[in-house]
Amino acid sequence: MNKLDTNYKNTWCPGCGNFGILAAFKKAIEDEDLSKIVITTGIGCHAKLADYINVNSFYSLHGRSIPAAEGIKLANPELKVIVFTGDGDSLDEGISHLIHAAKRNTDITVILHNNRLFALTTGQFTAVSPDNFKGKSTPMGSPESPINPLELLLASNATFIARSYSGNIKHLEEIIKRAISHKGFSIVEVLDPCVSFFNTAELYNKNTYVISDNNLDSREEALKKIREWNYEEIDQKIPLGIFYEIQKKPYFERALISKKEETVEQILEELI
Ligand SMILES: Cc1ncc(C[n+]2csc(CCOP(=O)(O)OP(=O)(O)O)c2C)c(N)n1
Ligand code: SF4
Repeated sequence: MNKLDTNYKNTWCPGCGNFGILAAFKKAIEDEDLSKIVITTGIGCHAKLADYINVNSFYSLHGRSIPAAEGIKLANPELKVIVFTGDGDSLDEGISHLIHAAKRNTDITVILHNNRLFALTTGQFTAVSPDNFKGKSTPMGSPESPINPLELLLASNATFIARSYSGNIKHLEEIIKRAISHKGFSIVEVLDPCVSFFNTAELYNKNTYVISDNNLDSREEALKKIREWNYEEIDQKIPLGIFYEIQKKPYFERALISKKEETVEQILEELI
């Protein structure tokens, strides 16, 4: 048994994209100091990841995976805090938390399992389901168009924005490593087929392609790449990679240290 494995019985459906995310994350952190890593989750199929990996974890409420992570990071800035969230969790229930964490540049990494529906409750549409999506709550088709979450995060001043695919584990591992080492708010959207209620694997296998890391500090370039795919099920190319990365002081340093002109160590001494 690997040091990151647990004894929990895995109840994800065979073929679920979440297996790829778990495998990539385990590889990405295998050389990290595990005592410094904490993960939080929302509620849903994605959240079971906390049961299947042997690291410090906090199962939050639905839509509250991000504020839980922000609290942990504020209480102990030495920790690396990583959020595993669903599109229902952070693009519907808790969308304001996602926007404000990006705006604050809180130093956390958000890994968004984007299966484009509420899966655990068996397939209701979310903010990123395609127009006319037929699911449990919309048998006649949803009369709404999807939002583009990465465009929303760019507008919210996120300092690291990337997309990967659960079916490309090597790529996802590399992107997660880069996101975790970024100082500030990082978002990794993971295209994540739900084989039981919205199987997008064939579409992603055919249409995704990996981009190179050019002009990462250009908002215009980032927007262009982000808008290449509009989350509809039509035959559009879907870029994977890092779309945007800039350096900016994270929330903790701006809110506390810069005002008091103290070092992180002095601030921690006072707090703990
Ligand atoms: C406040 C609240 N509202 C609704 C629910 C019911 N609920 C549990 S899991 C879930 C779906 C989660 O969807 P998502 O976050 O996309 O995760 P997935 O299951 O797709 O991984 C819902 C609506 C809940 N537990 N709490
Ligand atoms: S319902 Fe969908 S997201 Fe949930 S475990 Fe099954 S395939 Fe995965």
